[in-house]
Amino acid sequence: MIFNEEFETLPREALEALQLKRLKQVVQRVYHTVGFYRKAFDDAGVKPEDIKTLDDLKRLPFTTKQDLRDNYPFGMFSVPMSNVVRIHASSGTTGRPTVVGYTKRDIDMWAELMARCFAAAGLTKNDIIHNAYGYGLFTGGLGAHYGAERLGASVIPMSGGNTKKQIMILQDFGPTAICCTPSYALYLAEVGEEMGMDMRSLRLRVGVLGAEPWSEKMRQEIENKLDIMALNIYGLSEVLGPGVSMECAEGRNGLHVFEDHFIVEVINPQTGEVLPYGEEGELVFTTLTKEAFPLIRYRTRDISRLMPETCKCGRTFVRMDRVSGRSDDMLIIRGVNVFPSQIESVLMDVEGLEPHYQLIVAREGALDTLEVQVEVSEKIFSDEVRKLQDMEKRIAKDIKDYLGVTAKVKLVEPKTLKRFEGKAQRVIDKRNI
Ligand code: DLL
Repeated sequence: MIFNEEFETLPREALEALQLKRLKQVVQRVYHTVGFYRKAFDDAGVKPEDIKTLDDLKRLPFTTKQDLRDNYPFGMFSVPMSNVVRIHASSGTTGRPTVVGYTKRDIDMWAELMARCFAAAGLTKNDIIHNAYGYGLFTGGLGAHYGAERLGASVIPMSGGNTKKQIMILQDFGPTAICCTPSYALYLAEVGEEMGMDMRSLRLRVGVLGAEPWSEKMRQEIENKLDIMALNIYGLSEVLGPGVSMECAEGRNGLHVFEDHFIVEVINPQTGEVLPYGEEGELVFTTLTKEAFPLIRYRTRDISRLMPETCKCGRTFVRMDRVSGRSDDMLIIRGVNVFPSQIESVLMDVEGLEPHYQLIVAREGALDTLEVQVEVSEKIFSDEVRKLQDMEKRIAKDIKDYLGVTAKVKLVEPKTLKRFEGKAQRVIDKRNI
């Protein structure tokens, strides 16, 4: 289903004309209202008037997370605080959070984009949406909440945590859709089973899952365990929150970027060069309509590629491939680049492993070491030690063969690794301690 037929199916030419008009406006506005942009544009020798075509976007400098930190907390806002009606923040792994602000119109636009996401997942006002994204500074909870209301669905504002209660509500209120991280969806399935429930017999039929990278295999696990269709939703606080792009139920292959509100580029993270459609690199977003916190060419660190092929759902917006990882949580193990998601893919292909794993990176002398801890099923864990050791060796060999990195694999008892209510933290890097 398409929530906003007029904009979501705009012919490319009309869409690009709209983007250019909006781009010119936002560039003018940030130049005249945000000291940071005025200086950055002046340093790069570009004036707002130089933006005459969409291609001219390339001439503008990038904005980075560091720039946002340097202007902490409100230095990048483009409107007076009296026009800001909401503040969110993203907790980075290090240092201060990144602070973002919204005007009334921004909140309105965000609600519409989230409503578009739910509609793309096949949801309507007749659905009951169980929202287990965290409410608070995190954008997931309130972002999804306003979108569900805009759609007209009934929203259950669960937030994260309190897993047993969540399961009771899933059973008693009979929601038809759930919003949470993919890792939490799996955890809910696991706890439900422990409580003796048949999690496949719930009324749930759709999952709108995101906020962390996940693999196709993990999608299958979730769909199997909960008997739902699991769809991928992407976003980041700086650019909006959830609702920057969304998979559609018809295509289920790549996430449509809401291009009437954002321009997306993919760049080579080393050189900054803009890459053609299809090539993998770092996603860069420019917001076209945000008022309080517009962003020009924001480097996300997320790795993906753009897929321009038309989609059977009828949307004309370009799709981005599932994010395979972040250029900054890319692990470099003895010179080999690996993303946790690639290791996840190898693990998920092995019969008898559970989708719970942890990567521990350390340094022995001058050498990096990688230990992969992964849970096995009850049945396998009760096998002889010899068999477990053989299996560990086999997985280590697969990792070496597919990814070229040497890892020590440790099979651990079911349910011993940490579980997460929000974003899973798969990597423990002991090298900097
Ligand atoms: O995670 C917003 C969000 C909430 C998205 C709920 C989807 C659902 P931040 O906390 O600022 O915002 O984290 C943004 O999370 O740069 C990606 O690295 C990662 N991320 C978000 N969605 C996905 C996804 C929210 N579907 C960062 N696949 C982003 C992979 C994702 N990574």
